Amino acid sequence: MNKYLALSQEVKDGIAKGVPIVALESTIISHGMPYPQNVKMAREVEQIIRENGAVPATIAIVDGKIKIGLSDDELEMFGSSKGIAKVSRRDLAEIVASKRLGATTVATTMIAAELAGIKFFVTGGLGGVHRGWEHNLDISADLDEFAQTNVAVVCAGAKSILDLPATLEYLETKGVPVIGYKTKNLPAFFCRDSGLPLPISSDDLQHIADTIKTKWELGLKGGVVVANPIPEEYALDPKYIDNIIANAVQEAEEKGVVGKNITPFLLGKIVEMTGGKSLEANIHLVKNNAKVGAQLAVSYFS
Ligand code: PSU
Ligand code: MN
Repeated sequence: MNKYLALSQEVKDGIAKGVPIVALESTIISHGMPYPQNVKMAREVEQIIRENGAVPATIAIVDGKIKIGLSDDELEMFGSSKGIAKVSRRDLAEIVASKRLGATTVATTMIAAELAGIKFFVTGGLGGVHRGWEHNLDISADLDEFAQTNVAVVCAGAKSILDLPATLEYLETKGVPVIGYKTKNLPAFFCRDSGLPLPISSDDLQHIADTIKTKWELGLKGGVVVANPIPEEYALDPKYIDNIIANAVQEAEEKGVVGKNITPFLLGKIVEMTGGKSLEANIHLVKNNAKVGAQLAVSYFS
């Protein structure tokens, strides 16, 4: 085991018993949702993973270690504290070396999961190619992580705060399979359908598990995106949310928000502008991903 990893007792016991482990990120807690809903979400998502036959491992950086499995107090701390660093690939070594608190993004959660031998990871949405990439060159490090790190990520697609067609093109260039679960099109986070067709779609988790296994057995390095749409009853109206997203993007531009701050800024604005409706949708889609992600991990190992 890598000397920078620290596994929780629950994760150690799970590994010893051969129960599949499902990783969870901490940036969604520290920078993606307001307190206290973020902590409640994190606890409920862990519980859903347990109920579906896997062991949850929320990942974050504490005191010079990458923790694989947070305690209840740590979940509370990551949800309620201000000033926790958002840690992507570029930031990881420095935050660990300086023993600061760090919340892991999709990219760093994948890195940590691979170091710990975990193959499945559940979250809400991926980072992607930002709108205006032609000028700002803002492409989330999440996407290149999928090109090199062997972890399958269950998510609800990506938000239309991003340039979704460009995001799919980028993933294709990097050779990353994007598999729609019970959908032929890429889900757009709050909405079930972005209108962008996916080359791979399946209604069968065992088939998706077999595809992932075959990819890695062929020596094809890198991750897999499993795109799982938000349940119908919680989906937001596309016109309504797209209008709000456009306003949030415009406000970010006017305020000159750039770099790692842009995604948290937009997420916060959208919660504010929807009066919390987007938060409710966000929580429901993560829970749905937790159920599917745990079932997929169980299928993979059965
Ligand atoms: N999208 C969401 N919620 C989130 C994030 C993205 O709907 O919390 C977070 C994830 O941690 C993701 C990160 O990895 O934002 C991407 O940030 P950036 O665009 O700066 O790479
Ligand atoms: Mn960026």
